[in-house]
Amino acid sequence: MTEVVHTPRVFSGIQPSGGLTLGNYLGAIKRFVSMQDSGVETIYCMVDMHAITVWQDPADLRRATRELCAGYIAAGLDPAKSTLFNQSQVSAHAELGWIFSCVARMGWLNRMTQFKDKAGKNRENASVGLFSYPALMAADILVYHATHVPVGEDQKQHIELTRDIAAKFNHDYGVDFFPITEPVIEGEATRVMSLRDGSKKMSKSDPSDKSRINMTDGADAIAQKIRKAKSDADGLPSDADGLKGRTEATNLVNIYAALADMSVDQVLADVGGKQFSEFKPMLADLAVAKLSPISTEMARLMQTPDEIDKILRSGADKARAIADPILAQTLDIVGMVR
Ligand code: AQP
Repeated sequence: MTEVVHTPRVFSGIQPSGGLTLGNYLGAIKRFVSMQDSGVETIYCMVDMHAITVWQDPADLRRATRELCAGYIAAGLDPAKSTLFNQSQVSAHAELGWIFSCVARMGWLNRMTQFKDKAGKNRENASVGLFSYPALMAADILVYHATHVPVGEDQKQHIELTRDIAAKFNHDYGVDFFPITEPVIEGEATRVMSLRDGSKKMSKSDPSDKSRINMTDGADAIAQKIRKAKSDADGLPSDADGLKGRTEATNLVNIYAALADMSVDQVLADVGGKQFSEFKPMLADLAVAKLSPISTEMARLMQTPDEIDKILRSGADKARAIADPILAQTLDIVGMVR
């Protein structure tokens, strides 16, 4: 079989399951912007169908979807350059998601750590969608034949599953149709941790607001959360080796490096020897300087929700133009009469 070479195309998405966090920004959105600006075709989604795998109040979901779109644009995504839309407006995601849930194996999904984390002890009560989420995520990516997916570290396992689904589909049907997608996990903060517990990922849905920096937080809230962030009693080391085993210290230095577009070693060359009482105000000033323009622009965009809805509708039209023919070819391969 001759191998098909797929044109580079980037897809990624974020759930409107709450407000954006600094983790989403550094782990995902900042990368989305740099990939857009590198000139490759970019498609970025607000994955509202993933959000409802756990309960979402409808009014909150609508608002969070628009706010996420505002966050994308405020952080530098341009609807004229990137396709921006919400998942539920492009039904090909759900249709291919069903086909992939027939390709993925129970054993594969049983190994997904995100399901275990999110379902917790009460698995019997988790939605079926929360379990089968990675099959839909594979469809989100592969319905565009996307070759690269910028994500945070926590999504690596789901991208590996996407690769497994593509490979099994191609093998089972004897085709070379779906690309084997590459995850793009880059930067100094691919896994931003909770400010209150260095062993937990910073997350939109953490019950403690103090655990995260929200992209809508004002300067005072950001400064206060960083001042109260967990650190340790030692000073900052002058190289990365000195951070070994110090999860909270590592997290704060990583955040500084990612916000400043510096490497961890460059940061430590500047701040090595300082105490956290000196470093935290530096980090707070940097965070406010980088995040305030984004939150101000988000608030401005949120004043005209109709404009946001227009952007989403036109993005969905562009997305459908790519996804529908790929879905149609998939249905032909599978043997569905059309
Ligand atoms: N703490 C993080 N550090 C780095 N990257 C992160 N991402 C999320 N948290 C961090 C990246 O953001 C993208 C979107 O994630 P998502 O909204 O689809 O789901 P998630 O990973 O489950 O994010 P949250 O914030 O933890 O949401 P909830 O609380 O609703 O589950 C992904 O690329 C992710 O890697």
